[in-house]
Amino acid sequence: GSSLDLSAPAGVASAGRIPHEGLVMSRYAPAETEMKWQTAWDEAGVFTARRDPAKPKYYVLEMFPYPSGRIHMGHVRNYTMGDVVARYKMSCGFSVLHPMGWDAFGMPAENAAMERGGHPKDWTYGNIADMRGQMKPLGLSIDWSREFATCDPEYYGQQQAMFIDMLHDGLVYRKNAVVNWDPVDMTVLANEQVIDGRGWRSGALVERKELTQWFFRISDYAGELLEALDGLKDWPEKVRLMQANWIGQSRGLQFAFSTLGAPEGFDRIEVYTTRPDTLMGASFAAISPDHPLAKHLERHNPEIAEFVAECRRIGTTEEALEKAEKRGMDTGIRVRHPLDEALELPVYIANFILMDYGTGAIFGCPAHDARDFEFATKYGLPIHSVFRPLADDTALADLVPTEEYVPLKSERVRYIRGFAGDEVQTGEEGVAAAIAYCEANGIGRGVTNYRLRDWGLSRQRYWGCPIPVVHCADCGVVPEKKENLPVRLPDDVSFDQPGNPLDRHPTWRDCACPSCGKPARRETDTMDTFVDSSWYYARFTAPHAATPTVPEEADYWMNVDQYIGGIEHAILHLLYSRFFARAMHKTGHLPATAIEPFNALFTQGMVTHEIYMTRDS
Ligand code: HQ5
Ligand code: ZN
Repeated sequence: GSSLDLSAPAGVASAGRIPHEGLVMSRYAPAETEMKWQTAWDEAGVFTARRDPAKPKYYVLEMFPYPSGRIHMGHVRNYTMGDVVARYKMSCGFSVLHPMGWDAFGMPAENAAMERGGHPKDWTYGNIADMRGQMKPLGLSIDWSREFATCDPEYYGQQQAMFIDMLHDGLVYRKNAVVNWDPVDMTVLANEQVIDGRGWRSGALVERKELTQWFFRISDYAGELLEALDGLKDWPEKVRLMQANWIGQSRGLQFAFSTLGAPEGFDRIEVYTTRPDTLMGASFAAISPDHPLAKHLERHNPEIAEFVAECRRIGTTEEALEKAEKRGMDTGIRVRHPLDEALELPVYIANFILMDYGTGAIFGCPAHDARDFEFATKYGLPIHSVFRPLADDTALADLVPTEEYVPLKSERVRYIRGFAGDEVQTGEEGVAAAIAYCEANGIGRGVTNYRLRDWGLSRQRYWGCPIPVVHCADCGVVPEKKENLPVRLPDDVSFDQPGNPLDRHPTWRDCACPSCGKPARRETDTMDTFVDSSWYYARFTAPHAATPTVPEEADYWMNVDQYIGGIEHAILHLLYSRFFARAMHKTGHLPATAIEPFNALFTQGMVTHEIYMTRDS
């Protein structure tokens, strides 16, 4: 599975050199020996990858470094593993590709500019020179002729070309989204950059703000990305499981509550639930502060407006919502229980409900959900059990649907005979029975849902790949013409004020509309740096080409046979790359055989601590 495969290709005998007996090496003098051999290797170009259709190929890749300043021992460890594999495969007769480059865009370069002055570009290329200088003497078997940095306009220009192709094919789109906003640094923060509700840099309380942002349609591929995990036999089981959990497939019921006393246009509230088996235990309904109904109410009711504003002051992370005290406000609106017209439930606006999960509305079942229990206790709402767990020590509130339970034959479950009775059933059976019952009675329908959200790629930062679109008063959002790529970052920017330097540049934004030619404005957002690292492995197959990839090269070299890198990228980078390879295939930049770009993965762990040993151990 996850161990390195060091087998020879079929029909290729390994060279099998045996050290000369009796040969005694004099003391190893690295300065001399390394210099001698590294120069010889360089001159002979022994590590230059050559496409040779007569030979089997082998592509070994390690996760390319951020040019953060100096090489870390962890890098050396990571790149030595790739070196061993590459040399071994070379000795076995493979034509080997073993490249290296730099993941060069991102906040650290801007932070350095803000803290120490200077320009992100100088800082980055200076670090690259230093780190290359530290790496080369290691004598790694790298084809340095393929080196590039993602901040090279030749690289990010090709990325912009692909962005335009993906826009054309509907793989990327714009929408309003609620983001974490740092009011001091005046930027959007990723969830990981919000620590205890504050911006990691400024320490300011993070707010929720609605902005128009670009998104990749990764959620359209959720099912496929999940299913294809099964085929990744040479990936660690742990990474596949982490990705599966992240994608988070669930089976549930979608139904609508009909409302009583709601404003016009809000006759129904759509709900998605993974626990339809607990529907008869409902004692309240609740909507997200970002739900259209909440937004409508806030415009007409100052008390609600104040509460909703307070809710927005918590970030958007699941973690922040999890930690925050559960709070709600009764809207005065009521809904009818879908299984019993006579039952009415109050509708709350609740701070723990995310608008972009499910439908942004829930029913609360305090007896069988810990969070709903906390909420109901606080607001004095009734608690109705609809089943009893088999194990007596299981707290009702903690019961998860995979456990076995006995549905209660109470008054409240008389409507749902399909799944109420004395027989023991698993949660899964209960859910399936509830969906079947609701479908048969026209109450709702079974829906497969995913936790995976579309990938927001807009960053209000300077040091990233400019999003190659133009805003025209007449034509709207228009992609830049390909012949005008790359849309280059301007060099003359300042970092003495918070916010995005591209926004306050005197002229950079001004351009002609690619469609009508009238004066227009460039988009000033740049791309998440994970976009850069989602296709660099493909670019290494034709690193200097005038198109993102070249068919013969990609056909020959892809896929990466062995990928080696840190477990910290188990989810985001590795999932984004799997999506991006599919998107590149759809837009004609990779063959169908390359949609799973990494045949084998080895996660080597990460060096995180200095280690001390006692003298006599
Ligand atoms: C390690 C350390 C430091 C690093 N540029 C991204 C990156 O992680 C990779 C992209 C593909 C998204 C390992 C780390 C990773 C490699 C490069 N490393 N111990 N860059 N202290 O410079 O093991 O796990 O941080 O595989 O070096 O790391 S990086
Ligand atoms: Zn126009």
